[in-house]
Amino acid sequence: MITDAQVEFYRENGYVQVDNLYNDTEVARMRQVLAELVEGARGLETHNNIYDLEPSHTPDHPRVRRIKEPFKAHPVYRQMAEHPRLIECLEKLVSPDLVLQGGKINLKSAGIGSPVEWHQDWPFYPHTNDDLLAVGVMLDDVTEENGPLLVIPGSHKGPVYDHHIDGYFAGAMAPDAGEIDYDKAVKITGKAGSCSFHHVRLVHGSAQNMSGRDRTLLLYQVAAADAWDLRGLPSTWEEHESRVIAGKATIVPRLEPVPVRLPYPPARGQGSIYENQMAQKSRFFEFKPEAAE
Ligand SMILES: O=C(O)CCC(=O)C(=O)O
Repeated sequence: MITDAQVEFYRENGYVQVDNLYNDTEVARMRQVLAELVEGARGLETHNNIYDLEPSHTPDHPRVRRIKEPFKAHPVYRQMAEHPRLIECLEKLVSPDLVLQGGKINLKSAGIGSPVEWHQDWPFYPHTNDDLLAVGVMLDDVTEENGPLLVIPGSHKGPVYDHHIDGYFAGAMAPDAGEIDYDKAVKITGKAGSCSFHHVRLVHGSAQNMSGRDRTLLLYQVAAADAWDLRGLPSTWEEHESRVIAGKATIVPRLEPVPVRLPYPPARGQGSIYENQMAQKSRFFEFKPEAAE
């Protein structure tokens, strides 16, 4: 499924794409469950532990920006995280022993879907080593127009950048800091069912979706089982083990000399990345919260 050349490309560039990893039936099932989940946001006044809502959401017109930890919301997303074709890729890119560290579905709906400012995932959840990545499962066709994931090739080999604003973690890099040449950004596009894999230290972001077509991206955060979260231990061993999607858990963390910055003190408006990034003074991506219907 994934070739040695693709694995080599990932090591060099910090991202890689595998087309048609999920078939049409699998994509249709994930989309159907998502439609049911979105309908569940009807009547909601504000964000909760499952839903992050677009600024233009109202209880009568649900507009979901993100489903948090979808594998807790419906078993199909856990099943798809353990899909043999996905595991085969992850074993080659990360490790034979794999933990599902987190995940989300970013809906980026047509005409409104919020941008995500440039960031690395690493400062959100630094671990004892950096053998972690995020899988982006395209649940819609992703084009240049509907807010594709943008990545800066090779940036996973660079430093861990400052993601703080006024001394608080904000989950975004200052776009005018001159640290990155954003003209080098690559757009990850593909057919529904295709997947991208991006390293936890890769700089990435995405623009608002001003097109007429949705861009739904299911993201799985996957860690080598010997990468332990520096922010704290899981509440129980059983909870930790329940997140193993291949191989086995270990109580022996692998310590690597990786650069680390902790996400403390936490963002003042604690919430999703979208809420945290609102603290940013200058934005890279234009954002019209009340954009066209
Ligand atoms: O949905 C996107 O385009 C960006 C996803 C992302 O980087 C995130 O949610 O952390």
